[in-house]
Amino acid sequence: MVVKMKIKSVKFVISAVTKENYPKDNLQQVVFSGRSNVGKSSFINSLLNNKNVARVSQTPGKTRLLNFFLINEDFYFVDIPGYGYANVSKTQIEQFAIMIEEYLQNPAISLAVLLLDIRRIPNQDDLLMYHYFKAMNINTLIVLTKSDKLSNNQKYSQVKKIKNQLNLAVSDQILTYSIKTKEHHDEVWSELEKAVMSKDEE
Ligand SMILES: Nc1nc2c(ncn2[C@@H]2O[C@H](COP(=O)(O)OP(=O)(O)OP(=O)(O)O)[C@@H](O)[C@H]2O)c(=O)[nH]1
Ligand SMILES: [Mg+2]
Repeated sequence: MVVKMKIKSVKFVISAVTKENYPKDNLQQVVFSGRSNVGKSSFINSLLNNKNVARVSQTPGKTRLLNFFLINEDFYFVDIPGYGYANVSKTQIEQFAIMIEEYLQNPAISLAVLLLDIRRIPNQDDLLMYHYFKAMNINTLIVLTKSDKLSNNQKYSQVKKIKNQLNLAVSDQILTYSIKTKEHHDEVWSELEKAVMSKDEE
């Protein structure tokens, strides 16, 4: 079933570091994660048809924080910092890990969206992120970005390789995406909506 999600409102709520800063309303949260330059801002914009989200997330100082956006007054998108930058100090990596580990214990998270570049085999950082989600029992939707860069044959073969490398759990979905063709736009929304709805009913 494909559900057409209507975006009525998008509000930037807060940039958080520790749990004291998270919103306290218990609304469901969908977390977006991926390597730097994977296309995370483009993807979130494409889902929301809203430029403001990416602008906030790229404001200097906010890019290293957890950014909470309230969608339709009903659930949150949480944009977490991109990983895998070159020239990042050990201290910064440790701070990132502490922040993410604390955040992923938040019971309001109903789905993690992990973005991977369809042209690349997931590396150690990607695997670590995926394993964080699995260790915390968080359902994950894998989105393979920039799919317009490959032919259909290449896409098929990359999806297979990426699935193998991740050792994808049966409960986890994988979808290709492109901001140019918007392929699977409705399917992505269907997964997000299913996640925030099913948790509401528990
Ligand atoms: N062809 C193509 N290019 C894309 C697509 N998605 C993103 N890009 C390009 O990839 C580059 C990085 O995109 P961003 O959305 O800024 O990536 P990001 O993950 O938010 O990057 P950082 O916030 O800097 O870590 C930009 O030049 C985008 O235009 C896509 O689906 N197709
Ligand atoms: Mg970005």
